[in-house]
Amino acid sequence: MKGYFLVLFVIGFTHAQFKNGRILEPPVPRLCAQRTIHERFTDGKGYMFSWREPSLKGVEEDWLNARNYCRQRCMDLVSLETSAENEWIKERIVKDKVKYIWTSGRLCDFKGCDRPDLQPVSVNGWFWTAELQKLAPTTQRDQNDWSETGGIGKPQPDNREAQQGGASENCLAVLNNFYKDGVNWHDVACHHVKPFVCEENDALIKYIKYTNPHLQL
Ligand SMILES: [Ca+2]
Ligand SMILES: [Ca+2]
Repeated sequence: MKGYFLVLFVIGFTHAQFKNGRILEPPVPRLCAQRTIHERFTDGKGYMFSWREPSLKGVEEDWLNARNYCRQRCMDLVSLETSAENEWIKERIVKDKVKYIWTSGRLCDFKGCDRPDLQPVSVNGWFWTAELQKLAPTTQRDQNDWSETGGIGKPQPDNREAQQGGASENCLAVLNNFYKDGVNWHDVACHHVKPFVCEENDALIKYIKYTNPHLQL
């Protein structure tokens, strides 16, 4: 892992479309106030590690359910915008012997993704959904942490499952040496279930504070 990940600019859409009528959940004031923080990063942001939470012991969720669990609590799936945060999260995955986690990373594959600067989407279409920030192009290998290998021996992202007749690999997971490749980023189909890490979300906290001025957050 080298240097900081480029934050190019904010993606200009906010509403992803999900299959089967599933939606992105809004924050719930009571759950925001009761949110669990297991550890704080150097910038003061709080994180919740699903495997350390007694009520989530052994629970694995698909990407959208994991995101919604976090969002209802004024958090969102973790976004690894800097190498410092990426390494900090990876240390905890290794220390706690967790096989893999979901992050908020996603390939732009819905309405609004035909923007010229996102083309080709497989290279320029990855973004942190929690922060609506683009990742560096997948070809800039020193600006990201994609694994150099995977299930078919190809550098990530490889969209392997779709190549083999399955679902597209549109979500970003951190895998703990799953392919004897160290702890790195992989594109994985979003319907897979995994443990997850929530990160406090400034925008959601601000919104709940504004709409519930007397709530202790
Ligand atoms: Ca972050
Ligand atoms: Ca893959």
